[in-house]
Parts: sequence; structure tokens; C-alpha cells
Amino acid sequence: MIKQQHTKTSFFGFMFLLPTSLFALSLLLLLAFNGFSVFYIYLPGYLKSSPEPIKLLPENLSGEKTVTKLVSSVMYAVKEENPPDVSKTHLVQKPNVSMVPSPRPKQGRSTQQTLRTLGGGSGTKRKGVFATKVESFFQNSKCKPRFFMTWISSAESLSDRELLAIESVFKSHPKACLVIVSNSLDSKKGNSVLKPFLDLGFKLIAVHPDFDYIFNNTYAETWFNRLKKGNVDPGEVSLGQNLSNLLRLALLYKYGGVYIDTDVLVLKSFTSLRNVISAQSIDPETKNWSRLNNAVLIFDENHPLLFKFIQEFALTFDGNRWGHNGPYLVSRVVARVTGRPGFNFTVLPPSAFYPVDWTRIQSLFQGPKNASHSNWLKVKLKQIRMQSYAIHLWNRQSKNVEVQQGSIIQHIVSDCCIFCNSSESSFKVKK
Ligand SMILES: *[C@@H]1O[C@H](CO)[C@@H](O)[C@H](O)[C@H]1NC(C)=O
Ligand SMILES: *[C@@H]1O[C@H](CO)[C@@H](O)[C@H](O)[C@H]1NC(C)=O
Ligand SMILES: *[C@@H]1O[C@H](CO)[C@@H](O)[C@H](O)[C@H]1NC(C)=O
Ligand SMILES: *[C@@H]1O[C@H](CO)[C@@H](O)[C@H](O)[C@H]1NC(C)=O
Ligand SMILES: *[C@@H]1O[C@H](CO)[C@@H](O)[C@H](O)[C@H]1NC(C)=O
Ligand SMILES: *[C@@H]1O[C@H](CO)[C@@H](O)[C@H](O)[C@H]1NC(C)=O
Ligand SMILES: *[C@@H]1O[C@H](CO)[C@@H](O)[C@H](O)[C@H]1NC(C)=O
Ligand SMILES: CC(=O)N[C@H]1CO[C@H](CO)[C@@H](O)[C@@H]1O
Repeated sequence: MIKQQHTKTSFFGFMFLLPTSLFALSLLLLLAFNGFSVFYIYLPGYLKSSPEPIKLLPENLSGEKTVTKLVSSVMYAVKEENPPDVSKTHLVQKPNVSMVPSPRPKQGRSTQQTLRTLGGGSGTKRKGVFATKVESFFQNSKCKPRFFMTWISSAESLSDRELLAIESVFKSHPKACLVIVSNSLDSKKGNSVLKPFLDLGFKLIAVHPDFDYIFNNTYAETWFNRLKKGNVDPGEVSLGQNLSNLLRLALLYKYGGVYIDTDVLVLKSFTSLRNVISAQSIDPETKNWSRLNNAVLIFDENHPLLFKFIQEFALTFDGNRWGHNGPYLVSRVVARVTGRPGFNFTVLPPSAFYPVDWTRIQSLFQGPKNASHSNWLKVKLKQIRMQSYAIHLWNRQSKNVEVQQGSIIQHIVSDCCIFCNSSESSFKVKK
């Protein structure tokens, strides 16, 4: 019903733009359509996409009749929480610069400093390098699909965990191209870290970000210029993290492809997924999603939803509120555009990328405690293997947790590793 109304309204809106003769014709057309009680009309160049922006999961997750009805409509309660540890971090380490709001001039300076650390400073000598590198990489590599990661910490802090995430991308997508947007890895040290992958013929590069280029001609540019001038209060939260939230959106908007966080393990091919974002949690009663997450995003270039995300980021940035520019941002925007024509995307159920909630992620690392627990582990593992395309490890909650013998994660690690001898050691299996 709602769908129909929306379409109808838009159709009427459209008609008022027409000359009268056409208007009359359109009315006739509309009447004819009404006869069939169908309002699903394609107007070339206007209603380009389906008037059903949020579809259900398009297919069987690998053969099982699982996730059927999931996200039929949207939960508008996109309430923000306080900074537990839920998150997002991993990508970015807090730059060693205080971002606490302070007198203007000083703040401007520390922003500059941070931007330099992040590789987005005003350095002109790299002008054009990013564009050239990325474009020739894509041209020469004939790849499907394109993956993007960002790494804004030091090369030394890239651990076996992140390497395993990279392995998992190629294990499921041997023909993929992976662009790691990173200041620190676009270096000698970085090359040596990535060499084992190149030696096996996988296609990946690490490249220094050029924010001016990546954000060019988007709302991100406006925001970024204000930030550089010291006119954005970066707030207390790490600027790097927030830039990472924006960077992923702008990269996908520009190039299209898959963005994944470095604490996500890919479990199976994404090639059947297009224009998707996934719920992180659903409301147990209504079954509507209650929160989306931005750790995995798959979108075509210039997708209108990405445009909205970037716009929202620029207009509502608040560096003092946890998650406001990340998971909450995508949740807010999707809630708002749901039901509007012109957006064509799918909200996947949590099982797609977030099969285990951050509050329970540690259970993946536990070995069997007794017979019934052992049984539970088996069922859960089977479920993840069947239903999930990827698994977000919520590094902040799990990075120091030991992997016990017989745990789910131990099996998953061996499913998705390429250099299996070394990866497993990073997950410190307790014998
Ligand atoms: C919506 O997107 C799907 C792929 O996700 C595509 O097959 C379909 O043609 C699109 N529909 C419209 C109306 O653009
Ligand atoms: C799901 O997959 C099974 C086995 O591949 C198939 O028999 C079934 O028809 C599929 N269901 C849907 C809804 O596609
Ligand atoms: C939740 O979904 C139901 C239908 O499943 C819908 O009627 C309801 O409006 C939705 N609630 C919210 C808050 O979106
Ligand atoms: C980080 O900042 C602290 C305090 O400002 C300083 O003591 C420390 O040396 C800095 N570390 C690095 C790596 O710059
Ligand atoms: C931004 O795009 C314009 C064209 O719209 C181009 O002239 C300009 O050089 C671009 N700037 C950067 C930094 O890439
Ligand atoms: C088995 O182990 C689980 C997890 O530690 C525990 O919650 C459960 O109570 C145990 N069950 C029995 C029968 O001991
Ligand atoms: C892991 O395997 C690679 C080759 O697959 C080998 O070069 C390397 O030495 C091995 N590392 C360990 C710790 O066994
Ligand atoms: C406003 C906002 O979302 N700031 C975020 C910047 O990044 C940190 C780390 O993810 C978040 O905690 C903040 O919420």
C-alpha cells in the first residue's frame, strides 16, 4: 500500500511538470493503470529504480531456506548509544594528537598535524599519484570484484589478524582487486608485508590517500575543506576514525565495489550481492532491523544512497558522539529514504556479515565445555558456514581473546586462510 502511494504521488508530481496535452495523456494512462490497479510505472530517467527500495534478501544463502523475511520495513528507532566498545576501531589508531576542543588557532594546527599523519595533508608532491595508481591498477588487472580497505595506523601495527582478513578476501575471490588505502603501507615496509600475496599472483596495492581527489565534487569535499581551515570541530573522537567512515563512502561512490573493515573475514563469494548494506541487529518482536553497520558495504559507483550517506556526513558531523558518523549514520539515512523511489538497494539480515553480535563475539573463541555446549558449537558453526558471507570479528572486543581448541573461530580461520601456518598462530590457539 505504502509503496503504491509513493509511486502515485511521485507520478502526480511528475505530471505537473508536463505541458497540458501531455498531462491529459498521462491522466488517461494513469486511469488505465488504475484499471489494473497497478501503480508500478517506469518513467525513463525519472523513476529509474524500483519503487521498492528495501527488498528482502534476494536469494537463498547457500542453499538453505534461511533468512526469508527479514527486513520488510524499517525500524525508525535509530537511537544512539554511549560509547561502549562496540565498534569500528581497528581500522584506525587514534593519532597521537589531542583532538580535545581547544582554542581555535591551536585546534586548527592540530587538525593539520593529524591530517599530515593520516596522509591527507596539503602535500602537493603526491598530487595525481593516487588517481594514476588506482586507475592503472584497475585497468591492468581486469578484476572482479573491486575491494577496498583502509589502514591508517602504522605498518608495524598491521597484525596477523588483518593479514588474515586480506587472505580471506582472496580465498573467496581469487580474481579480486584489493586497494588498501593507507599512508603507512604505501612504503617499503608495506611492500614486504604484501609481497607474499603478489607472489601468489593476487592483485593488490597499497596506496596513499589523496583526499582532495577522492572527495572531489562531493559533499565530502566541502566538509573536508572546512576541516582543513579549522572550521569543523573535530571533537574528542579520533579524527582518523571519522575520516575512515567518510573515506569508505567516497571510495565506493567514486569507484564502486566492496568496502570491508580489516576485522572482517570473508567466508564466501560476494559476487551475487549488489547494492547491499547489512543489519547488525534486528528487533526481536517486529523483525525489522534496529541498526545497520558500515563494516561491509557493496555498492555501484555513484549510487544515490552513497550520495545521501556522504551528504549526511557533511551536514551532521559530530566528532563528539560515538558512532554518530558511522553505523548510526547509515541507519539514520536508510530509515529516512525507505519508501522513497529512486533508491535501489537491499538490507541484508545480520547473518550476512554480522552473525555474532559484538556482545557475544567472545563465544566464538571458546572451546567445547561439555556435551551440550559442544553440540551448540557445531550447530552454530554450521549455521555460519551456510548463512554468512562474512563475519565481523569486532576486534575491539575480541583482539585479546585466546582461541581455544575446538572453538568456532579455529574452524573459520582454517576455512579462510591462505598462508595457513602463520595465520593460525595469530589466533593463539591454546592447546
Ligand atoms: C535494482 O538493483 C538490482 C541489482 O541489485 C538490479 O538487478 C535491478 O535491475 C535494479 N532495478 C532498477 C529498477 O534499477
Ligand atoms: C533455496 O535453495 C534450495 C536448494 O538450492 C532450492 O531448492 C530452493 O528452491 C531455494 N529457495 C529459494 C526461495 O530460492
Ligand atoms: C516494523 O514492521 C512492521 C511490519 O512487519 C511494520 O508494520 C512496522 O511499521 C515496522 N515498524 C517500524 C518501527 O518501522
Ligand atoms: C604520544 O603522545 C604522548 C603524550 O602527548 C607522548 O608522550 C608520546 O611520546 C607520543 N608518542 C608518539 C609515538 O609520538
Ligand atoms: C576536481 O574535479 C574538477 C572537475 O570537476 C577538476 O578540474 C579538478 O582538477 C579536480 N580536483 C582534484 C583535486 O582532483
Ligand atoms: C555446559 O557448558 C555451558 C557453557 O559453559 C554452560 O552454560 C552449561 O550450563 C553447561 N551445561 C551442563 C549440563 O553442564
Ligand atoms: C608458512 O608457509 C610458508 C609457505 O607456505 C613458508 O614459507 C613459511 O616458512 C611457513 N611459516 C611457518 C611459520 O611455518
Ligand atoms: C561523530 C562521530 O561519529 N565520531 C566518531 C569518530 O570515530 C570514533 C571512532 O569510531 C567514533 O567513536 C566517533 O563516534
